[in-house]
Amino acid sequence: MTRSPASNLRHWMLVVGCWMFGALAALRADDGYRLWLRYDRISDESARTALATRVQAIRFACPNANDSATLAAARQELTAGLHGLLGVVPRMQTVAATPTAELGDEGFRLQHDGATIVISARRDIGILYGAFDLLRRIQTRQSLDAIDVTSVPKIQRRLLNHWDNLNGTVARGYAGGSLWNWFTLPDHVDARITDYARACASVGINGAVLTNVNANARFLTPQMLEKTAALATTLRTYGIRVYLTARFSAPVEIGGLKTADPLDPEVRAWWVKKADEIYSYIPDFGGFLVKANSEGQPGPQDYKRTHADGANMMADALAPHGGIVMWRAFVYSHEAPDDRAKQGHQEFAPLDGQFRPNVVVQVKNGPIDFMPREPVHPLFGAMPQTPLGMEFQISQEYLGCSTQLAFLAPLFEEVLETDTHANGIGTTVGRIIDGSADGHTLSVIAGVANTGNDRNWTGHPLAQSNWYAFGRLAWDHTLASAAIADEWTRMTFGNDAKVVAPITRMLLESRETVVNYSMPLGLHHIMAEGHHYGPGPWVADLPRADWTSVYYHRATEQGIGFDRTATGSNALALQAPEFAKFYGELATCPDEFLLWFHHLPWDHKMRSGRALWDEIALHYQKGVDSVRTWQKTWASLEGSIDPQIHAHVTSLLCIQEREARHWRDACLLYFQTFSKRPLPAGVEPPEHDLNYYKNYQPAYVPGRDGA
Ligand code: GCW
Repeated sequence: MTRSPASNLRHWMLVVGCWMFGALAALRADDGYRLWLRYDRISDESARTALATRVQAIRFACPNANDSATLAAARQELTAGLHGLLGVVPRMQTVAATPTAELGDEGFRLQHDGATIVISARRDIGILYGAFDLLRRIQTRQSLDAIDVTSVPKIQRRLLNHWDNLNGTVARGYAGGSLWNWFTLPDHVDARITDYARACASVGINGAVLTNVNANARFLTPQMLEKTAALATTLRTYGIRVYLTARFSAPVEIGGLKTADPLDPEVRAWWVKKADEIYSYIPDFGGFLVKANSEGQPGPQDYKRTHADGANMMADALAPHGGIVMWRAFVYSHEAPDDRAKQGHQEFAPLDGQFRPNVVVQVKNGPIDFMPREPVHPLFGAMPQTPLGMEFQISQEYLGCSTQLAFLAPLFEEVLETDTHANGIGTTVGRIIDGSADGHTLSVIAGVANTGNDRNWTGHPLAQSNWYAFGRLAWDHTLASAAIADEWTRMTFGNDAKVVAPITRMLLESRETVVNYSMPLGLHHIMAEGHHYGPGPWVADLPRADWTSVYYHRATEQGIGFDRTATGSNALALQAPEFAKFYGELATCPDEFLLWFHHLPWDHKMRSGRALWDEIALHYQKGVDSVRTWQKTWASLEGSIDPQIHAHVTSLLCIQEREARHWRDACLLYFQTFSKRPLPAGVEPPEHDLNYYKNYQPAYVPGRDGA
């Protein structure tokens, strides 16, 4: 058949079009949506075959062999994962068996029986966790030949705290808007919620507080509870319970009462009824997270009652349903002129023993506020009769928001393994929060989520590692951050050593790098006011002294730093004597915490032999230098990493290098007005004068609190 010239042209256009479409699809960039759950085919054939021979079949062994949505999810994940990675579709069966009690409600055991992998658990969620564990092993190319592992979480409630507002914004959120589509709920549950749940379950996160701690009482109305219940249904399949923040004044705002006094019988009855109502919508509702009498939020002290009165009132309402109250210790009084680092302790330590058994006091890792480095909060070890929950911040409010690489596992690890010496040697923060130090069964660890509706979930593609790391440490707080970095990198970018080694190196250096170029040697809270992005060591005139920077760095012509020893605020006296001695004496206090605990002259001789001023300056420079090294490292990975992600990180590293210089120059120029010393050799001169930095305003920083 001969074609007319026109149809010939059409034919060729179609052929070329198809070819181009195919080529483009093959080249189509990865946008990071799949997170670390990428199940791309293992290209190394011998590795693939070795793994595939071990997973010809999968057996789930659990007491109740009836099918459930959770078991179906496990099957679905394994089917997609094993087919993707290995090209196999194993036979799967569920058999009735009763694994040992040590596995608890969520643990699992992974073994092999010839070519069959056996996942045993006492509940279906353990099977799902086991399925994800198996996939992780395959993704990271671990041999399954002699596999026999048992894994049980050390902490009972492993939660993300979403600071999401009803209007779709996220407080201190840098990855787009809220994931919760309140407008179209309950009719439409976004498919993305299932992927969120898969990601959480893959690292063992089992709860989500959906709403901002600066709470909106409307979330407790039937209209919103119906929407929340729809989310809860999707999350439940993946073992995730829903929690809400409770606004203390809700009885007045949505209940029509005249007071929210926690000892008022009508108020108490209102909360009891409210709890009953919530559980009628969400039978496995986890409980409330409460920010009270903190930064303007209402609370029991408005009625001259204590935090224990407030927490217990809510706890009593939730107790019949098995719910808990997580009452935040992030409290610092409006009037107290005392060191803010002491105030949480002053408010809460005297209340030890007064809380109901279903109350957890949730404490931020450090006594100020999620700084790049803080010593551990003095409440850890000071309330043995009360379960203390950990609150980390995964979103990087003070570590460059989502524009800068700061892998947080080293920060989490540093905190969790710090010995408080509360009951003698070995009372680490990890053991306090997992309950083992003081014999508590209720235990909580929370991370303020860095997720949003950006296509890649976390804004910075490499910030996905922080969601991952939080979950892994929440499951087992003794894991090493290097191991977590290695796992995440392999799962996300593949197992090529030429990619894994440089990326893990960057990850592991990154938190210290941010410390170096922003708040080195124990400096803290010297960021820009309000949005908290970038430097602001000059911030002085605010309604409260402890919101300013000068309050914290205390720079004068004589020296710099906050004296928290006996000659200063004596905050160290709140801690165990061994702890206080270690940080309180210059001979032992690590350089990393020096200016947190000590005020020192500019010429103070450091361990390095240099004067303090020179040391500060060189730390700032070192931070800048590290980012420049990463830029080179990252450039060398071009072609080995998906082009879209590669390009995205390249531009973010460019921002980070600029921000690191900005921090260095602004802080050194400002502190130089006190030290009156020249920059030491090796430190680049600043680009602009101090006024430039003082007047600089970033165009728009997201995440300011919303409604
Ligand atoms: O880190 C600070 C933030 C506030 C936040 C507060 C808190 C949600 O700047 O935005 O409020 O802590 O933890 O309550």
